[in-house]
Amino acid sequence: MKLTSRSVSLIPLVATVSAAVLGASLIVTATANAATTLGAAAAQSGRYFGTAVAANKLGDSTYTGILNREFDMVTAENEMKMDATEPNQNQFSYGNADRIVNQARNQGKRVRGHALAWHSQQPGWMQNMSGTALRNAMLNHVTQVATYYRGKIYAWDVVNEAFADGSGGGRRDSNLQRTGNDWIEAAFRAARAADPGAKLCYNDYNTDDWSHAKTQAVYRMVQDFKSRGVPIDCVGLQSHFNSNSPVPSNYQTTLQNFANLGVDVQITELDIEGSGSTQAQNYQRVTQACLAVARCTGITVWGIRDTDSWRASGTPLLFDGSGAKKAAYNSVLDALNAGGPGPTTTTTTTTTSNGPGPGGCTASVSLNQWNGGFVATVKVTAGSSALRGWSVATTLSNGTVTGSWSANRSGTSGAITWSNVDYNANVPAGQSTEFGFQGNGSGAGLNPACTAS
Ligand code: G2I
Repeated sequence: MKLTSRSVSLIPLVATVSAAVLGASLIVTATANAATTLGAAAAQSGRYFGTAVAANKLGDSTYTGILNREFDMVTAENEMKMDATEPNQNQFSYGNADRIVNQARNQGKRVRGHALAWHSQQPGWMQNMSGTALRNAMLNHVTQVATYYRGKIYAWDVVNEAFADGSGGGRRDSNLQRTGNDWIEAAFRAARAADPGAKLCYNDYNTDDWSHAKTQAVYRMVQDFKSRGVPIDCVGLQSHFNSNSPVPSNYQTTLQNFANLGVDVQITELDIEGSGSTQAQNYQRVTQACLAVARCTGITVWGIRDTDSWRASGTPLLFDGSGAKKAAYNSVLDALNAGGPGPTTTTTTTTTSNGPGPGGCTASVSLNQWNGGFVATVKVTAGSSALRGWSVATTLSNGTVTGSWSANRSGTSGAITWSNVDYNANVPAGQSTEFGFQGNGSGAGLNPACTAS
């Protein structure tokens, strides 16, 4: 097994924090063995590694076994789209989406929501609508679905594929586009109002090559949104690659340029047709490009086994039809374990024992810091008694929170108190839950202190 200086093993260190050192704080710079799953390997640099999931495959034990073992982020492949969630106007249907969301969350995984507004996979009733009626129906859909899943979604693809292919660099014609050019920002504002805790992403394909007109057009929209305060937190690059659409040589430049606008970048639907070492090298390049960009926060592949893919004949995924790891899997895992010149990660553990029962709780923070910004992931671990609720005090002396997930917060700088949201209040004895936040400036010296309630 390979050793990396970037691997941080938290569990044994938390175990060394005994009752005798309550209130103590320690900075960890440990090395440990390389991670053996995609999710754990990505987590070493504060990133996630996800997959698209189909609800009708959750009963397949090979499929679910790989899902549970390897991935820590999940996207519903079709089940959260407009036709699935609102088959009749104002009648919402969440059965299959809930199956995916609940399976993921029961396994401690996060969920990317896909997608609130899109010209494709609209329900029949919407396809023939236009004008104000369509605009209102779209906004109602965004509001209802984002509200239903409030607090459960790490990031929403608020709008999907709204730009045209080709050299024109403009919007795609669609019934939604014909309601007015401001339909995208209207959707983002509705999504923010409905779920203020979710990151809001614009997601598209053929936006990987920096020189393409479509990439430039999306870039200009994000730049415009940032300059006018339209709520947008991330850009998703679907990254469906094959011989007609290879991984561009300037892919990392594209990721970096979007990130420089002040948004996270996520690789949201990765698949690369091919086989053997060529495919493995392409996957390695994509992974390394993300690792090299501090605000590239995670990678999602568009399916688990080749046979699960929408492009199955191109064998574009990391596992073969029998569920065996392919060369591409190993190249991704190795790249993730090798890390990149991205953020530096430090882990601080502070323990306090407070609240009812002898158990108390422990909070530790894993900090990805880069020049000008950071992502902090805080782990709350129950002591010898189960938690029914918790709060964590942090100090942010030289930074400002710009976004957070899976916790309520009292402010954005200085002394901040974080508390559980409804779904992560209960933590069994000895087990953990996580919340996180990102910010500008420095995240050093957070010194998390946990109080059980
Ligand atoms: O087309 C690949 C992806 C491009 N970006 C947006 C993604 O949402 C999109 O995903 C694909 C799914 O992987 C397919 O599974 O979206 C397709 C539809 O646009 C999905 O295909 C549909 C089939 O067209 C339907 O006939 C089928 O009923 O999948 C449905 C459910 O299996």
